[in-house]
Order: sequence, then C-alpha cells, then structure tokens
Amino acid sequence: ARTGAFAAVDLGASSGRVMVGRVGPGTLALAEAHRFPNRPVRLPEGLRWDVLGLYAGVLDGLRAAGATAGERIASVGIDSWAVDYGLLDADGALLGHPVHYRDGRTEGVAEKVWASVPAAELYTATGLQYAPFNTLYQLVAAQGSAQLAAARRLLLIPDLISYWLTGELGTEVTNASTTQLIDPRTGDWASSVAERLGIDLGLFPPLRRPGDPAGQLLPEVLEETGLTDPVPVTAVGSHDTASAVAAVPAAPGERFAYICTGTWSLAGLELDAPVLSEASRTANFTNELGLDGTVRYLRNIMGLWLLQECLRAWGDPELGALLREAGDAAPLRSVVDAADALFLAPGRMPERIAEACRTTGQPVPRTRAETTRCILDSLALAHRRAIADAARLADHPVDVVHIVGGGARNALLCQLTADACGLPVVAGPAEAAALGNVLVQARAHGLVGDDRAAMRELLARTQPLTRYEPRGDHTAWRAAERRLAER
Ligand code: LFR
Repeated sequence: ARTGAFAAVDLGASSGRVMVGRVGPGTLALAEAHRFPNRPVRLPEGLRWDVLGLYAGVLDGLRAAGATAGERIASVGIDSWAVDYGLLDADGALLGHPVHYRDGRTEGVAEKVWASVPAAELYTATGLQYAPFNTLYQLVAAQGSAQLAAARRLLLIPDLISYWLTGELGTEVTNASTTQLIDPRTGDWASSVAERLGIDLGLFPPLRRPGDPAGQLLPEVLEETGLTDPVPVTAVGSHDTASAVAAVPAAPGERFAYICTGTWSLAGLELDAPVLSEASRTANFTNELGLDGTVRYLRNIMGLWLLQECLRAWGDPELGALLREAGDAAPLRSVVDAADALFLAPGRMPERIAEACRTTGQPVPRTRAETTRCILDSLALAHRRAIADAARLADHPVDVVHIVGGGARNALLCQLTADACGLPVVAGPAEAAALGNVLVQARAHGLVGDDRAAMRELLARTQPLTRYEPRGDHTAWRAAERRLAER
C-alpha cells in the first residue's frame, strides 16, 4: 500500500514548527521535526515580525524533516496566523519587516473606513467581524507610506514563505478570506469595497485553493535543506485556523462546534454558507473560508494570550503548579470579557485584568492562581457565549464541542468549557493545524479520500482524544454571563 511523508510548516504567534506527517491507508502519524521561537521585535517604527528568523527556522525545520522522515518528503505545506503580509518591490525583494497585527497603527482607522463604506455594508460584502487588525484596515493605515508606494506585490505570510521556497507567487484563499477583501459568497475578491477604499487588488497574486500545486523547492533551498529533488509545495488551508478546523475529529453526522485554542480561541461552526445578518454583525461573528468552500463561522476570543502575557510578566513560573492552584481557587469569583479588544496589545496583562475586575465592581484577584482562575473562567464563559450565539444566529444546534490546538492540553480549560457550555467536550488533537495541513497535502496526492468526513474519521481513529463531561449545575455560569452583560 502507498504511504507518504508530508512536511507541515505551521507558524504560530509565539512559535513555529515543522512536523512530519506519515499517511497511509488507515494510518496517520505526526512527529515533530523542529520547533523554534517566534519573537516579535519592537522597533522605533512599531511592532514587527522577524520574518527572516522565521524563514531560517523553516529551512532548519525542512532539513530536520528530511532526517525525521527517513524517506523522501512527498510535499511541503505552509500555514500561519492570518491577516499579516510582506510587500515586495519591483525586483521581488521584501520591503521592510512585516507589521505585527498587534501593532497600534490601525487605531482610529476603522472610523475612517466606515465613513466611505458603512460598517453594515462592509459586513454584507465581506462577512468579516470587526477586528482592528484585518488586512483591510492595515492597508488603509499604510496608505501614503513610502513602503506601500514602492510595493508591487503583497504576500500573506504563508504565501511569502512559499514564494521564498519556490519562487512562485499566489494568494491562498482561506487566508485571503481574513483580509476583509473577499466576498464569502463567491470566494472571490470584493472589488467594489477595495476600489472605494483605494486598495489596489492588483498587489495580490492570483488566488489558489487548498490542494493546488504551489511550485517546487528551488535549487538553493534543496542545498540548504539537503532534501532530494523534486519536492513540490502544495497549497493547504494556509490560515492556521482553516487547517485546524479541517482537523476537528468530528464523528459522521455529529452536530459539533469547535474551539481552536492557542494564542487565540476561535469558537464557532463549520457551515455551508455565510451568515450575513445584521444580528450576526452586531454579535461580531466572522465568516472566514474553510476547506472545500465551507465557511468558518466563528468569533475571535483573546484566548490563552491572556495567560501567556501574565506568565511573561511573572517571569515564566512553572505552568503545571499554577494550573493546579488555579483549579483549587474559588470558581467564578470575577470574570472579564475575554473577547474584548481591550486585551489585544501586549504588556501589563495582570494589571489590566485587575483593572477590568475593579472597573466592573468585582473582586480583584489577589494571587497569581486567582488571576489564572479568572482568566480560565473568563475564557470558558466566552466559549459558552460564542457557541450559544453561533448556534442561534446560524440556526444550527450543537451537541458536542471539539477543542483542538494547544489548549486541548489544558485540562482545566477543557473541563471549565464543558461545564460552562453544559455540553461534552472532546479535546484533541493539540497539533490540529499541522494535521490539517498534512491531510490536505495527502489528499491532493491521492493518499486519503476526497471526503472531509473520511478525513475526520481517520483523525478520530488515530489521534488520542480526551472527553470531558459537563459537571454541576450551570446556573452559576448563566449568572456570571448576566453579570458581564449588564456591565
Ligand atoms: C490564530 C489566528 C486567528 C487570527 C489571528 C490573527 O492563530 O490565525 O485565526 O484571527 O491568528 O491572525
């Protein structure tokens, strides 16, 4: 029987990794080849990604992948966080450093945009929730800059890495759908929005879809990585969340919601068509594109970023002990709105959480464990709200919640989410983005069937999953929800 080894490059906001997935009939095994930190850099001009450092990590990772696989790498796929991009000049060279989506340059830009295209119209045309960092707002913020004036091409982060590996240009559509320049009904550019805002869609190379061929590793890349020619690059769901949703191990026919957890929590549903109602807009739900023309109907919740930033402020104490103490701390003593853009920027997170508790008239957490409990309770509550809202707005009942991504390893978060939702939670796989990346490549190379449900069954059969049943009465959660809504 045929098997293949696929390299998945998965770049997250705090680390990047290259994984090797081996796929064959009824088998799917993932191994980590290389992991490296992703450290944003604060320059006088603002917060920037160290994209050359990331690319060096990718090359190291591909070399390690060759060794890990011990066989030929059948193909490479690349996914990363969304919305950010690099600009190329007329010679095809990168202009400056890609701006980090947490940079402050988009402050006040939305109001300017809405004066030309009213927010309600923007929502029906693009289906995206309001987030200050959507590429559309970033591009309007950049208007008039020397860099944008010199730019001939705009490449989203995975497309930029792919371009350096292959010399070929493209714009992968799941990630393009996070720019707020795509019409989710057609999967094509929302040209009238772009025109009215003076955004040049000609900067974007042609769209490609998950599964499309995206070139071959260049000779210098082969030399750097020691891989054997030819190594094709295959487009995957290059938005990490699209890859993660593709790897939700739902059972056939199951009515499921998902939460992709990591730096963010992305909580919602997989739908066949976008929900563009006014109620959906005011509830701040997004319609991003997924695999095979599906819609990822979800809300962005600040996620474990809140905890990561606290840990950084506390000098990185041991997480296991802290979570155990948080588990013993009093439940639902105080909660903050974990979907609030208030928490977007880095820095002073414990103080900002304390402030949010104080200004909403709740007890201020006194210890690290109490702050941690406040964060996890708040996340669970935000998960509950997002899933209930999504189910109502899309008229799509939910019987089970799948938690995938790094947070699937956080037992307390998973249990609290089950309690808050009043639904069973199935946790895992933690490396969902890499698995979705691998599976889409394997499918394009004929090693798994076309059917998304079959891919999910393969995941459910091969990946370790943990089930959490909802505990106790969830009136306490309902009360906490009301408390938050009243403020
Ligand atoms: C998660 C993610 C989210 C996106 C955010 C910013 O890694 O891709 O889906 O909203 O990062 O790009």
